Amino acid sequence: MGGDKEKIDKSLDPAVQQMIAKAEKENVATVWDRYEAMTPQCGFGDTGLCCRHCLQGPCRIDPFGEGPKTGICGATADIMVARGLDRAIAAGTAAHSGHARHLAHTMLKMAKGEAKDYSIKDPEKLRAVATRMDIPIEDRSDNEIALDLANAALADFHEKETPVMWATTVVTPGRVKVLSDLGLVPKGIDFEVSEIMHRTLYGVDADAVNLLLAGLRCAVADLAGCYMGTDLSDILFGTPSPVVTETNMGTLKADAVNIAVHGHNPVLSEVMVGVANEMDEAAKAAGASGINLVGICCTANEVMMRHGIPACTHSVSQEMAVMTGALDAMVVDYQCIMPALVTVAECMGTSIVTTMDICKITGATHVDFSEEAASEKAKEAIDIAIKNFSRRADKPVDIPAITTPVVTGFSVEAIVGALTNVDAEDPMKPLIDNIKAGNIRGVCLFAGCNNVKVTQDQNFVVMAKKLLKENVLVVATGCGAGALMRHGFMDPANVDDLCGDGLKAVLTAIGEANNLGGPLPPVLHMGSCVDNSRAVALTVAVANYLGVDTDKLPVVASAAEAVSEKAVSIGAYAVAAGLPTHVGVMLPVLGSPLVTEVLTEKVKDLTGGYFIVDLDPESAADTLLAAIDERRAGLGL
Ligand code: NFS
Ligand code: SF4
Repeated sequence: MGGDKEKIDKSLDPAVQQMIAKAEKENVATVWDRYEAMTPQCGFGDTGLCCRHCLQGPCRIDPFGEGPKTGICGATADIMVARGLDRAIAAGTAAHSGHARHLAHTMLKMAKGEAKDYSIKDPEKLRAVATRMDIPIEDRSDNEIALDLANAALADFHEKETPVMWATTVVTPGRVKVLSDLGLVPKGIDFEVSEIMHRTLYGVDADAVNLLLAGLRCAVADLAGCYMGTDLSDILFGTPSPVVTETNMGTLKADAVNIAVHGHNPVLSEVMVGVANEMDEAAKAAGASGINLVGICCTANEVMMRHGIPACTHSVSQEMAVMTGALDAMVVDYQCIMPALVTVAECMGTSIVTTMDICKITGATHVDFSEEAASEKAKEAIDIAIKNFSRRADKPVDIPAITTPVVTGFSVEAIVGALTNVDAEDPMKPLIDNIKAGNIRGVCLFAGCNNVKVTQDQNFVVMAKKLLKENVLVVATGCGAGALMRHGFMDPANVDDLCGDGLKAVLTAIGEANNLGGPLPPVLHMGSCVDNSRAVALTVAVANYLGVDTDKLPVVASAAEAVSEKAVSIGAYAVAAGLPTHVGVMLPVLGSPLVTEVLTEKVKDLTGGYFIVDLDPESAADTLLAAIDERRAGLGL
């Protein structure tokens, strides 16, 4: 299996190919089948030229033909496209910051003694973040500081006298000025989301540029939400440090109770990790070898970064994990969870367990998770899996025998820690020196999802290969990290094959200084999608060291196979931060030449960043390299 052209067109991952073949044989519809049934997709929607923002609609504008040039209210193509993009940014912002707000509530409950399953795992980071937020730390207990920090986090959501602290304190001083001058400093995270909903309402903002600027401000609020999510997670669950593990479906075990945690927020998955350990005996009593916990999507990134829990699969192939028939339960929280899972799970005898009030799925079993009863609820979910195991115990399973080694856990703290072993006095110096010397030509962040419109992983793999050979330091988050890890990019053994000589030397020197017995992996895994904040933090640290703003650095980003509106909002904040930002699928903006021009060119004069939309990974990599070189030249390198 795996040689079939059609399956290769769907996914580059041989494990996924095997499961697609199984699904075909067993007549189980997958995301690829549903995509095919959906094509050709609507050209109006594809170009952003349909509007349902009022009950006179739907309206659509024909970009080519003789049809109407405006909606019924007179909204032009420019207005429709800009409004649509803004709403996507607002949705992404709401999701990331909803995740962060959830963590703030968890921290608040913990500090008040109402959530006994949680504690402060990284008091040092608690103090560092509190200091950044102007919260006193001298002679105060962890709990006192955490209480203030949780309240400061919640305060960032609404409009108040000070702007969003998690935005203004995490970028360079120069960037604060740029954003202030452009009116792009968010007043409150929820405020910005709400304002986007207001101004995109029927008959409000009808100026495309004004709309796009508001979208950028909302995107800066998204950065704040992501950054807050990472900060609070690290404080509550520990800041990641390097750990060795593995990925892909071969990490499922036929004789174990297999449980996948899927979704995003470590509020749930962290407790699952702890309780799963405690319930190993119960699993053995049911005839299993134990409990085998794996992750899917960003939750996989969270528990992999902190505990080395293997990642099963990511994004577009989530159904394929169920297709193995080996999953006893998939326990989900929210975001990126395909409703179709329930249908596939029914065929395969897997229990889909939802846990969050905002994310129930018809046909799934709901366990009402709360921080107050976290371990009890986790136990309930794991019990469901153990019971399921007893039922499926003699049924055959199809686990693709494919695993790939992964070295993960590269938080900024871990990277600085590793650099400290190279230069204890001045840890950033070796990194900067190597950038100056050209051993590191630039940095590229790969982020975002796998999109059914792209052969799974192909854009990531093609682009990362090219950039690594050109000595670009590659960091990755989200399902982009998932793609790269499943193809060996986080296995230090592949440094020789994948990296250019300069980069190879740097990765080896850092590895040796840290007694790793080899180099760092070719691609550094920085975590989940909210952890794009870590990439921002690294970029800001480099910029501050050099005394320049982030838009001057040879740093670029790519969401090569983006899906979610969250990827749109992240892309927009990367642009607001001054980065050339590639998107490898079509954004629904082509219906407006004006909006397209603003996003890909004009915005450069404002923030220094801009979008590059290119569906061809080869030329996209070339464009990113050119952007890196342009910036090197600008720095006189
Ligand atoms: Ni990011 Fe994570 Fe994956 Fe895409 Fe979804 S899991 S938050 S949106 S699909 S990368
Ligand atoms: Fe049509 Fe205007 Fe209503 Fe949109 S807001 S549906 S363009 S009338």
